[in-house]
Amino acid sequence: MIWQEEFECMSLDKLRDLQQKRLIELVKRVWDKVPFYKKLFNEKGVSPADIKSIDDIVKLPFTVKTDLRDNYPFGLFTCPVNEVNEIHASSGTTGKPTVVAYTKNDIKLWSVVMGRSIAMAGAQRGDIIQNAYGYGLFTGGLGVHYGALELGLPVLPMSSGNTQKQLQLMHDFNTTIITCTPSYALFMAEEAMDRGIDPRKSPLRIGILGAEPWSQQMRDKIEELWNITALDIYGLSEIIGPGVAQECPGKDGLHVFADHFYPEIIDPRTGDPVEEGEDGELVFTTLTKEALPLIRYRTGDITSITYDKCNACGRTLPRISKLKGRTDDMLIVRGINVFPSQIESVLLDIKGAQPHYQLVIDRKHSLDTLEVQVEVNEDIFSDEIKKLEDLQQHIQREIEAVLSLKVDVSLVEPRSLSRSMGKAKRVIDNRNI
Ligand code: DLL
Repeated sequence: MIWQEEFECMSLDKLRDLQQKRLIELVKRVWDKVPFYKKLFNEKGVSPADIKSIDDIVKLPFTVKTDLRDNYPFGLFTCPVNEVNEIHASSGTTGKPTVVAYTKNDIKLWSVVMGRSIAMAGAQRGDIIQNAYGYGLFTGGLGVHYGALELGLPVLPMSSGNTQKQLQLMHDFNTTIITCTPSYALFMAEEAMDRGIDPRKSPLRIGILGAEPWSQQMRDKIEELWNITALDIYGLSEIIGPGVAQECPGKDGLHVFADHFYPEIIDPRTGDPVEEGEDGELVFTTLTKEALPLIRYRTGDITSITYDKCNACGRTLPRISKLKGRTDDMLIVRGINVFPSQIESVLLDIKGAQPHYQLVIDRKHSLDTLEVQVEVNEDIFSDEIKKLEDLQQHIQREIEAVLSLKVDVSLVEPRSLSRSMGKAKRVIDNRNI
């Protein structure tokens, strides 16, 4: 179902006109209301008068996560804190949390874009949504919740965790749509099987999965285990939360709600735009958000973009490819760029290996080492040593071929690596650099 056809299927010319109008207003607004922006624009030598068309956006400065931290907690708001409606915060690994805020209109906008996402994934009247994203300061839980309310679909505010209850209510209430991280979807399937429940027989038909990178192979696995269509949802708190981009059942990229969030792809080293279809860092300008608009915000996420109309659903909204990883979780091991997702793809193609893995990086005698710990399934684990050795070497060869890097593969017992109910943590970097 195309829920807001007028916006989701508008011609690219019309979309540009709308983006242009919104950008010009936005630039004036932040200049007037947020001292940080006036200073930043002045440093770059631009003012609202320079922004006459959407193409002028490249004249504007970028913003980054540290700008939010430096102005902690409310310095980037366009209004006093008592005029906002809701505040979220993400706990970063270092320093202060990143604070984001919503006015009443922003909550409406969030509800609408999330409504579009859920509809795009194929939700229909009669569906029941089991929302297993975390409720709280994380934007996943409430974002999906608002979208369900906007569409008028019943939602179970489960939050993440409590897997036994998730499985029980899924069965008893006949929930048809699950929303959670892909790693939690996988974990729930394992738990079901442990309890003698066949996840394929569950009433679920759609998964709206995101908040972390996941490979095509991981999708295949989740779809097979649950017998569902698993679709990718992307977003980040700074821009709005979930509901920035969503896959349709055509699974050929995520449609960006570009009438509200203007996307650019840049070369992360130079900041220059890259060609359509080329990988680079995703940058967003929030065209309509009130409390905390962001100009040319560097997400750190790596993807490419296409402006071709989607053959599967007919939407004209630009599409980004499945996210590749982040500029900052790209590992550099002995000078070679490594994305955890590359290793995940290899593992999922090998019979016996599980998509549960952890990367441990160390530095021994000034040389980086990369250990890949991989879980194997029960059958393999209780097999003869020779078979285990063969599998270990097979995995090692495959990973080395993909990365062009020497790695050490260790096979570990089923269920020995820690599981996450939210975002999975795949990398342990013991180098002190
Ligand atoms: O993760 C919002 C969200 C909630 C998205 C639920 C989808 C579903 P943050 O906690 O601010 O917000 O984390 C944002 O997570 O910059 C990406 O690096 C990563 N991320 C989010 N969705 C995807 C995805 C939420 N589908 C950061 N694929 C982003 C890959 C994703 N990475």
